[in-house]
Amino acid sequence: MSLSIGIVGLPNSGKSTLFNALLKRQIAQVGEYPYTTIEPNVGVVEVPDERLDKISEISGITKKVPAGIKFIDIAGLIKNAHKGEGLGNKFLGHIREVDAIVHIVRAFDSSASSGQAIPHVMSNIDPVRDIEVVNLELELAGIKKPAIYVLNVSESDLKRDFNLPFEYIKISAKLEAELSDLSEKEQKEYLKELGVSESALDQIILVSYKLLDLITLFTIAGGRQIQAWPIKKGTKATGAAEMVHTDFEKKFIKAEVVSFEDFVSNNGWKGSREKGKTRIEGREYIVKDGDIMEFKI
Ligand SMILES: Nc1nc2c(ncn2[C@@H]2O[C@H](COP(=O)(O)OP(=O)(O)OP(=O)(O)O)[C@@H](O)[C@H]2O)c(=O)[nH]1
Ligand SMILES: [Mg+2]
Repeated sequence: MSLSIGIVGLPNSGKSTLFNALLKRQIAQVGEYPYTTIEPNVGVVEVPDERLDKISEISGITKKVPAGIKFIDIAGLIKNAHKGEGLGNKFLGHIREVDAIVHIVRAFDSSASSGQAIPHVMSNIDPVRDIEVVNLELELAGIKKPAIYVLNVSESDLKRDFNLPFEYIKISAKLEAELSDLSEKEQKEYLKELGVSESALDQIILVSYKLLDLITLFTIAGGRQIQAWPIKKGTKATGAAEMVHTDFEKKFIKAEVVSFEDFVSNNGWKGSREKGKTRIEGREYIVKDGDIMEFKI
């Protein structure tokens, strides 16, 4: 899987913190000083999908392999990065290699009064200005990518309305990174107490998935494991087969397909076949989101 999402923003905006929260473990070094990150950190993040659990429940196969997308934690950009300022050329080069951008903007204040002071390279908190600074650098470097904005706020500001002139996902990256030690259930309960109903991390992952133009195909390999595969919209059956196994593209004969909805309402493969809800498709078939496929080779 080669598609990737880059985490981009000013130094000290919380990029590595968000990356760690996404990966649910500490991989990237986080520091209160700018340029903690020089070499990009790379990790594959699991894509949450309740359909995987449903298919597992119906088929009785407990081993589940979720789809993954690659996130890359990139060093911070500063004004005049395109002229090489602050190793800008090197870092812009890393951004060139990704397919879409999660642009993180700092809204958390952290002066010495609230514990450890975390300097802001532009000296004060101003999300709109910060976005413009980074976007201008991207533009001057000729980088155009699908992007989403993530506003990194203090824990106490999670319910605050920031009234910004762009769409964004609000998160407290530090809190989410700290919560990653807890079980998923405990995390949800804790966030609920803070008034956060939907996991911002899940939202970021799902929106990123859309930015990459990915849909999900499921396979139930030999009755052993259920796997969700990320594939580009418009992929043919043979392309999907090749992803499952490199040999499968050549050896492909046909595929048996059932939609997730039919699979559920007919209680699995057997019921779906009996009701005539499974189809045989050929090499040129365009895979749809939620297709459950079995490749015949
Ligand atoms: N209070 C608070 N601090 C945060 C939050 N997110 C990150 N920080 C802190 O901000 C500092 C910078 O975080 P990093 O994740 O290293 O930031 P970065 O964008 O990766 O920084 P560079 O790699 O240096 O560009 C660290 O001290 C973090 O603990 C937040 O939501 N609230
Ligand atoms: Mg970093």
